[in-house]
Amino acid sequence: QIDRVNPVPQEVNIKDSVQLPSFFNIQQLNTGEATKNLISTYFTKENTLKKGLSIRVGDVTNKFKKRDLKKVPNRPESYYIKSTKNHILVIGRDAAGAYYGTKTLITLLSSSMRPLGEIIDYPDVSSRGVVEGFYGTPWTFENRMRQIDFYGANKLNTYIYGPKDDPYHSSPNWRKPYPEKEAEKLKKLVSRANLNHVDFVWAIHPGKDIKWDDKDRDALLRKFENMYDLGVRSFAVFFDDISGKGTDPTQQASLLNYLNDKFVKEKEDVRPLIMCPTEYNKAWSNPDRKYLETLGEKLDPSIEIMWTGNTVVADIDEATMDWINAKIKRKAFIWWNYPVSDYVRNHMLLGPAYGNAKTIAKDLSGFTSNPMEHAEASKIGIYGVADYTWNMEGYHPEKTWNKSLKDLMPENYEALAVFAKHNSDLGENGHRYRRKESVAFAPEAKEFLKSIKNKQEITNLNIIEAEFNEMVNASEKLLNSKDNPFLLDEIRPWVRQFKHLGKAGLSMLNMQKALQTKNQKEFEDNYNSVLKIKTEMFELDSKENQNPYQPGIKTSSLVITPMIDEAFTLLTSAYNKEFGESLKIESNFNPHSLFTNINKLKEQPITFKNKVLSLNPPLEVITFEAEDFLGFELEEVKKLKEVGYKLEPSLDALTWQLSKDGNTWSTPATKEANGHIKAFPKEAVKFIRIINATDTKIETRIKTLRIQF
Ligand code: LTM
Repeated sequence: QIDRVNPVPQEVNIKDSVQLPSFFNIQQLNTGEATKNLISTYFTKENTLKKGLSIRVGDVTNKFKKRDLKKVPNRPESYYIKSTKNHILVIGRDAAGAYYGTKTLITLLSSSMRPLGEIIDYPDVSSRGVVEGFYGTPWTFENRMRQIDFYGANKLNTYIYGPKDDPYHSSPNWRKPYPEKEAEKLKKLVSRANLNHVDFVWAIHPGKDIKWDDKDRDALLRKFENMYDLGVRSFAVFFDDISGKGTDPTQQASLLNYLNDKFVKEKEDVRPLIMCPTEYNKAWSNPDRKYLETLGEKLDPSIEIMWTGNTVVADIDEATMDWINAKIKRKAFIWWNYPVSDYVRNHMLLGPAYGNAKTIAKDLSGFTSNPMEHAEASKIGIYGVADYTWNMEGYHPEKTWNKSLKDLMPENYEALAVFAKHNSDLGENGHRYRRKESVAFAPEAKEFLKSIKNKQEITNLNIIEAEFNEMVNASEKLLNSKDNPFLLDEIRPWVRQFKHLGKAGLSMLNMQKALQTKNQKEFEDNYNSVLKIKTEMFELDSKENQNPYQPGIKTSSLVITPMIDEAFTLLTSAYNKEFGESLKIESNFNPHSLFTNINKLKEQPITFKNKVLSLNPPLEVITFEAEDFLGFELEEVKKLKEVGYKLEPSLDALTWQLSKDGNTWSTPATKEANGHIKAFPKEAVKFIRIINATDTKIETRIKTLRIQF
């Protein structure tokens, strides 16, 4: 059972085990409501009796033997468990420690045998958890209740509430109190968090339209008071992804210091403030502006400052921590942008949580993960973060990943593992952040393609076939599983797509076999079957998950999809050549490219679908300095039907330009329709762009940039 404890305890000394008794005699000393509640989930009327095995749960202020008390680490949230033949002790350093010790004990007792020995345990990082800070559909109340229980179960102690698309968190409504119904739900979330020893941190995002005057300062204070009345005792102020006046570090620091003096200190039961700066990653920090240094100097030292790393989406290492800590004169509070998928919404990120250094615990004040809008599916990554932040040295991403799958889907975890190992990478994205995918299969896929290309015997055909069969079988299992309906509801379209892909793979293999045996009918039947499956996949991609950013359902996009596409092309060409046929070789290839001089956008993906070429809109504010441009370079000079862009706030500050050769540009007449600035070029062109033709910089969000052929 010790292997099932998550996070992995720091020190385990178990020598033996004995049969689990039928009855326990549990005595809880003054360790609070949360532990009492936790105890009642395992110790019921049915298994408690005066004569049962004695268990005492308490903290270091209770009466325990000196030699036992000495074993409790002198650090917050730590605990000590001693399990002997005749009794069990759980001693926490504090209420949280007693709670976590009880949690570990209950996991240990969930088996027919009971271990004998000792556990000494404590977390490496003091604030561990999740920042619900993504763009897109915020989690539902039910999602959040389940999340908070999950945090308690995995010893995470922090949930920062900051969904970008909650209007009462951000502009325009941050000044207003929540409507009654919403407020009631938040109140329930706070109580649930208290029962799980989770800090419910309510964050506000006022920077888009804040005025640095007394009126807005009082509005913010009033909002904090409202939230305090709902039970909130931890607060954060986010200044990320804004432009204009709100980005001033002196004003930000002065506002936060004011809140610290007039609210946090006066209330006495409110925990230290957390802030997310505007320059929240190294790539975006402007050394001339001295933004971070200003915060470092002016912000009260008790206020935590969040940091995403060297870039927006980055893994954290020692150099990152050294750089930022020196600037802000405190230990940064990490906002890890994983497994968030708001910039790759057509992907599921279900792989292990890896990449952060194991030596940085001493350098940070907190570590939170920004998840996907799919709450249940995010638990795979969050489970890893729980283990990493508790016991960094002992963290093994793959091992913990396996445990997380068993925890999420105890019955069908093997099927989930097949699906998850092939659905972990993000695909091409503007942040250039990638994850490993299909790790064990990748060399087999490479070998297989090499053999086809070189017309050699394929030696690993059985392995490839077994993998595709496994994909189909695992998908069927998952689609019929009753194991975790919440998870299945989120991943279902991706599982259906994955099943299609497995089947496409099997038909592609049949094409290969038919080519070997020179069976033309068999080849063409399977060729048509691949095309039919591809059409079904296209339909799923065009119907499900139709968000305006990265619509659709992509699966296994790093290894398996490209492998099947390439093999299909190679086999069809070989067949055409050998039999003098002209079967069409389908290709999803986009021959056009992005055309920009803006560094932040150089890797921004574009999509070409149904004769529309569009930019996958970035979520962040983009600065167009004078002469900065963004557009497309077409494969060749082409006639266009329409071009259009939309900015937020709605602006026509950028100018459309067209060119045949990239040297001589013309400016077409434009029309405005629902905030879209459209043009209808009369002449065929190769380059199309929007440009800042003024001499002042323009800061804006790009909602759409598209051309229609
Ligand atoms: O990362 C931060 C501090 N802010 C935003 C997040 O809201 C968003 O979820 C991530 C990922 O797209 N990027 C951000 O810039």
